Amino acid sequence: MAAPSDSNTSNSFLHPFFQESCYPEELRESIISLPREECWVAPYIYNYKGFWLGSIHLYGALRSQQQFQAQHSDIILCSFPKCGTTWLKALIFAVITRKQFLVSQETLNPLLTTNPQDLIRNMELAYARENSPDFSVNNGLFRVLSTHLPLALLPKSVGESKCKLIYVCRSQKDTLVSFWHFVNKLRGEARGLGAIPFPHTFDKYCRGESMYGPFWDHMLGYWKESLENPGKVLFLKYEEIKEEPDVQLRRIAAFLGCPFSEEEEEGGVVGGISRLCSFERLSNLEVNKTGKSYYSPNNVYFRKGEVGDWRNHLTDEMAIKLDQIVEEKFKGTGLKLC
Ligand code: PAP
Repeated sequence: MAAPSDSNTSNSFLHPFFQESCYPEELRESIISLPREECWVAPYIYNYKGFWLGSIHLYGALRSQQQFQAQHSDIILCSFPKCGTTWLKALIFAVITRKQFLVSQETLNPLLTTNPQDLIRNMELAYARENSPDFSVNNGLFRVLSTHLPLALLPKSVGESKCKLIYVCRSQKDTLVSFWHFVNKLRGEARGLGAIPFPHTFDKYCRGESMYGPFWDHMLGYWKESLENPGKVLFLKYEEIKEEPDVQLRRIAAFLGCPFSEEEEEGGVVGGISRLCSFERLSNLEVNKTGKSYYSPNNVYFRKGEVGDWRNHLTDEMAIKLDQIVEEKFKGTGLKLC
């Protein structure tokens, strides 16, 4: 399967492959025959092996499964959308490149001039666009990529190699609110479309019919793997990073086999990375305020960065319903959302 070429793309924030008429010939029949639901930024999301994927994500997932060859030293950041991907990209980048970009010389750090989403690329979107995407970071010193794919849909080589996965999850009430704002921003900026009413988004989310959903199966897949194979999957929570960024940074560094040395601890490297990657610092950078990446303006990845914003959007009834879903789905698994 060839990726849609760049000549097939437009200046729009949304890839034309979101349109059914642009599906590649070899996939059109198989995609169109899948169960589908309306999507807010694309014509449809499709149910593929139990998960809801937009056409471009599905296409990229199938190509990733065919072509991606994991290497033992790969680092893969996995997440359900809006759970803290951008933040974790920044943290991982800063941790692994800290010997090249000393926090004491912060001004040289690429995080100040490049959106974290561009420093660490999303696998399925990269494969949807390119035949042989490059996931090297910092001139090939590392290979790091991200994915929103559930564990069950990852390329086989990921499980066969010794590559490491870092998963981040977040309270579903805040994730839903973040997702709703994100979708409406994309609809408005890219397509001039009106906002989706929140109750409509809520209902579909609760049914699991949102991008990469259902969220419960997504989270449980990685959660179970992290319990069975803790050297392979590190399971993080957005709220815990927010509360104690330094503690979680030490976990990340140790998991990746590059723990902070005593000298680094004494030199304030951990706190330096936390500050560099903080919402306040990153969201106020020019590149993240006015820059654009291939798929969207960079500022769509920075909204409030807070815990508990759901209180401004969910009614008591909605909050109870979502809590009940989480409780029921996660019962007996040991996984608790904040
Ligand atoms: P993605 O799944 O599309 O890649 P992702 O980065 O996971 O997006 O989610 C964006 C959320 O992370 C936004 O949350 P909010 O809508 O509730 O505000 C965004 O503000 C938040 N975010 C981005 N960067 C940071 C950061 N450095 N610290 C804390 N939160 C952040």
